[in-house]
Amino acid sequence: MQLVNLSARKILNSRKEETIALVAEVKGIKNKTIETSAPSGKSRGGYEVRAFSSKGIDFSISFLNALGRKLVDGKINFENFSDLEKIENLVRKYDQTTNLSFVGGNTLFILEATILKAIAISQEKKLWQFLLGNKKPLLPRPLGNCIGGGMHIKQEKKADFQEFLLLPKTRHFFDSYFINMQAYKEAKTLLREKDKEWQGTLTDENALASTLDNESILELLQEVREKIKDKFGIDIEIGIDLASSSFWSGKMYKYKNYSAKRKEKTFSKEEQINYIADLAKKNHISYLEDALHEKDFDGSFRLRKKIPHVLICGDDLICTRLERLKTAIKTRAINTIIIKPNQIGSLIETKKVIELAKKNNIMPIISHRSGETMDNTIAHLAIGWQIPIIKTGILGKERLAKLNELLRIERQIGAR
Ligand code: 2PG
Ligand code: MG
Repeated sequence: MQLVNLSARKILNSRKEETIALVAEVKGIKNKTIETSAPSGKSRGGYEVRAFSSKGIDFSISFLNALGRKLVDGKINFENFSDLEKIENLVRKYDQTTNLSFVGGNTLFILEATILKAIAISQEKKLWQFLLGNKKPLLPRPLGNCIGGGMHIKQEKKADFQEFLLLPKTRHFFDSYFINMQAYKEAKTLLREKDKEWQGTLTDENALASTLDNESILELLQEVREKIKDKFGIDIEIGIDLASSSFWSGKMYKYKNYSAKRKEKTFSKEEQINYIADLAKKNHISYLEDALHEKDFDGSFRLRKKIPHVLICGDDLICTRLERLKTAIKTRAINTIIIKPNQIGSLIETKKVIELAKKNNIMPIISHRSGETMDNTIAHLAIGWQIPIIKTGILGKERLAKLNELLRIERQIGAR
């Protein structure tokens, strides 16, 4: 496969921040353009690479356009996944920093994703088919953000935890998608009743931005769960992304909306572990993401030991970095890992992280970012790389762009 055009332009993401869309055309294939655009995080992990060049987003765009001309004029050939090495070698000539500060992680991510899509098209395949080869396609389970707080909403009174998540226990993707939407509706109705201060605001990911404290939200979700079970006979697992680095002071966890009776509360590491373990037991929680701050492998391990049946997931803790995953394996800190390709930029490293995680019985979950675009690359990566869960929102056109693509694939492969 050879490219005949590769050009970048600026667009706005769901938070109205500037980001980049990259468009490609493939030699011999007329009237088909391929496009990838980059998402952006708000509660970004400290170990993530830089999103765009330290010289600004315009520099990243100029870099992509210049590199695009080089690839087109040089008639560089791409046929396999490993041909992405050619791109990484080229980019590394200009950027030897460990956090990709010269070009930006998003720049590398959209470049590699676009090239993979172009190879797939040249072989008359979809991206997921190209990545999956002859293996059996399986749809991921959708982990949906229903109620949120933390850094994803500006309002004064909000939950300390960033996301309260739903994971329906169903066999088919469509059923889970449907159940998440029904549960969201139930949660909205219950919030209107119980959260008198809630003005109907939503978080960056279109979750309900309740003003209630963490425990009251978890109680409300138990009610949602029972209602859904009664109506549809389907159980929902409940999860939380605490994003706890956002309320870790460097010494203590500082809650501003701890309980209905008591707003402020400060916890040491020890107290946080005990509190979260009790909360999980009391509320039948199946999934906890970043329950301890992003440097605390040991705390995560100790929490895991207390509640071994719960998925203990590292997002900011790992930042899709191979080195940090190796540390997590040594310290037995997690049994689940969030995969966000733009945390690291390189799809080669992303794939290695997924493979190493699976080899060590750590379940990968591919995830959107809070600032999203209409791009659906992660839906394809989920199937192509056999990732069992995808984390997105439940509503909003940018979240639905991923979910609806999975529905299309589910129909296409006849899984439904
Ligand atoms: C997270 C993500 C996505 P952000 O913490 O898991 O939900 O948030 O993209 O802001 O880092
Ligand atoms: Mg997270």
